[in-house]
Amino acid sequence: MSRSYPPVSVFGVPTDIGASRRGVSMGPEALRVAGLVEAIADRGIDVRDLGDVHGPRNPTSPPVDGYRHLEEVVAWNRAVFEMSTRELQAGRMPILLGGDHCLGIGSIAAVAAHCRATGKKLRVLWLDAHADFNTREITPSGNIHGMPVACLCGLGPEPLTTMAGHVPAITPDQVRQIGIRSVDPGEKKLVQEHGLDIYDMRYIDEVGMRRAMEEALEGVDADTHLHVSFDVDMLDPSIAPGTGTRVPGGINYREAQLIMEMVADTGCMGSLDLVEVNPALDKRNATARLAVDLVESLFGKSTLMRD
Ligand code: 4U7
Ligand code: MN
Ligand code: MN
Ligand code: MN
Repeated sequence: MSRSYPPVSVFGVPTDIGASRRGVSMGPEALRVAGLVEAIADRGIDVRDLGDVHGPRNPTSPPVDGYRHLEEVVAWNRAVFEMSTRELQAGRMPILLGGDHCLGIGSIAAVAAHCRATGKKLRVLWLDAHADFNTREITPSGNIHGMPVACLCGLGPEPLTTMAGHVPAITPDQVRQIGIRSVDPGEKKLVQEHGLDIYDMRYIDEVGMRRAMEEALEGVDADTHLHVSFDVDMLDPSIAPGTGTRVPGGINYREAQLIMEMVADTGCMGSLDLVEVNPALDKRNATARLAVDLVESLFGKSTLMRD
């Protein structure tokens, strides 16, 4: 199978503003040190590293009205929105190196606005241990990295729900979540009310990753922009220790490879977030190196002789 990919723009977003545990601000450099840009270039793809976007420092303050660091989260996401929008408009594929998962708000808002302008369909593949569908009323932590999917679906503070220029930026039927195994009690109710399509670990155990992915990708065609939002805590902590919100019983190496290979097979990936890598908790950069390995598969490097 030979595929062609659009040119790629990688940018770092060095902040841990949406989390309470510090350290994912070092994620972009860890991913670069692990060879992310070279790995993409080695696939024969035109790739540019645009460096990092900038934003406010982390004040490490407690939540106010249910949100920790809302003002700073908005500032970082505006910077992400601008960078992603610019690259999409230039016909390039933005790859966001996080940073925590609150940054998915700016990144996916940009993709949603771009799809609306170009008439493309949008499918969001949310790879995560968590549903990230909390709101200020139900959040156990106040951490906004637990809220991005809700914000994108119109539930959240005004500056975060309106970023795409239309509210909601996306609807739940555009989202498929894979690897989920930690959903808070209030969040569970909300997810059910909004009909989110969740392929949780129980489902993956029972039907297998191949079928889960076939279902999650159903309807994806040449007119679809596929956005992959990859929170490395989807992976089992035994292979990906370098992240702050580890949950046992995660996706194993082969399952993760299959996810990426099946995404590559669609030829539709238009943008990617790589988030929640925390070098302060990692073992010799293993999590960043694994993420790079998986990105190679996202760009068509198969473990078999198919590429
Ligand atoms: B991540 C949590 F309570 N649900 O809201 C919360 F368990 O982006 C965790 O998926 C959120 O890593 C994890 O704080 C956010 C918690
Ligand atoms: Mn997440
Ligand atoms: Mn997570
Ligand atoms: Mn996390």
